Amino acid sequence: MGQLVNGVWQDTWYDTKSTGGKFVRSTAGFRNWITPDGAPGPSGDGGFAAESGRYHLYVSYACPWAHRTLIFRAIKGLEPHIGVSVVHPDMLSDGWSFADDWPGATGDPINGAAFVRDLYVKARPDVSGRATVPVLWDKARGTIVSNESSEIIRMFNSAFNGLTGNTQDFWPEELRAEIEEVNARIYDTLNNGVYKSGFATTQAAYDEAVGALFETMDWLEDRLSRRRFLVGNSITEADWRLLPTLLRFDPVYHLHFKCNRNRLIDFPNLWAYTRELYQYPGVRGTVNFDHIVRHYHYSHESINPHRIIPINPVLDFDAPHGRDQLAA
Ligand SMILES: N[C@@H](CCC(=O)N[C@@H](CS)C(=O)NCC(=O)O)C(=O)O
Repeated sequence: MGQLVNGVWQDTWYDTKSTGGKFVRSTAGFRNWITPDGAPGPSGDGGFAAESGRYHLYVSYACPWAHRTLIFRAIKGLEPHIGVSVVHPDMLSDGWSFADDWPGATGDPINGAAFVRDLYVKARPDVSGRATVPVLWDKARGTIVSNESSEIIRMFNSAFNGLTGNTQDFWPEELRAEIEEVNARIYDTLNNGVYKSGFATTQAAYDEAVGALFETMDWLEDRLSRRRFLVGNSITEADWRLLPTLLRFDPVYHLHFKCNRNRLIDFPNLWAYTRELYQYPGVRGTVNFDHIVRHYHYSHESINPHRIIPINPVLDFDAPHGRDQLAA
């Protein structure tokens, strides 16, 4: 694993020395938006109009941020319009690779890249920063539209509605303020909190992260005992952003990232809620536990130096969730 500095790859693990043992996630560098007519979005340049077959999504099945974009691609009917390439689950000194010698890893038929970093250099030869997934690629202009999952899912939520006819809105105007509030807490303490816990290199940094993480799990358990979904009375973006973290909780975060005060299955409401979202049409096909379990345990040498893949519990995500009884 490493990062690009002026277009050149440097193999370095995360620097936690300058931050008192804390893992600090860097911000994404490509922030353009696809819009129905190519008008500029909230940031970046215009010229990225919604067109069938023009865009391509590069993901890892293991990565929770990439997972959100796969979920939106599925539930918004975008699979016929936006292609996908899947990296190999092992992320080693060259970063994410397009080796295809693993079931489900596709290689890169679009750009013929060997590594995800090659896409970044192709898009911007002097690029600096981490070569992360997801990457939303524009085949017409040969560049990266966006590498920020929270913005890619908002494009997918509405930009292609004219093409797909799917007008379901997971980011409804009247709920935006509350969704943002819930997202902020879940992002900081849970989506990113598991990483802050797992990548901490001091006891204090770990204690702070894992404490906040389980406070949020308790808060969610209570909230979901009274309501079916996080905000409003139907599924919103806030639910879809939470799901990838919950799916990975018991197989990965509990052991590998030391998030072990409780398991997900110890929270009855949160566990049933996870099953309901997993069973939503189209979602199951975006989940690949083989890549998830392999990636984390094999790639993070500083956490698991012998690269032993644990046996793990078998969880029945298809068990009835019973949440239809609950007032929405
Ligand atoms: N802000 C990004 C974060 C994406 C991200 O951190 N992806 C991880 C995989 S889970 C990655 O590619 N890491 C490689 C690295 O940090 O070098 C987003 O949400 O899209």
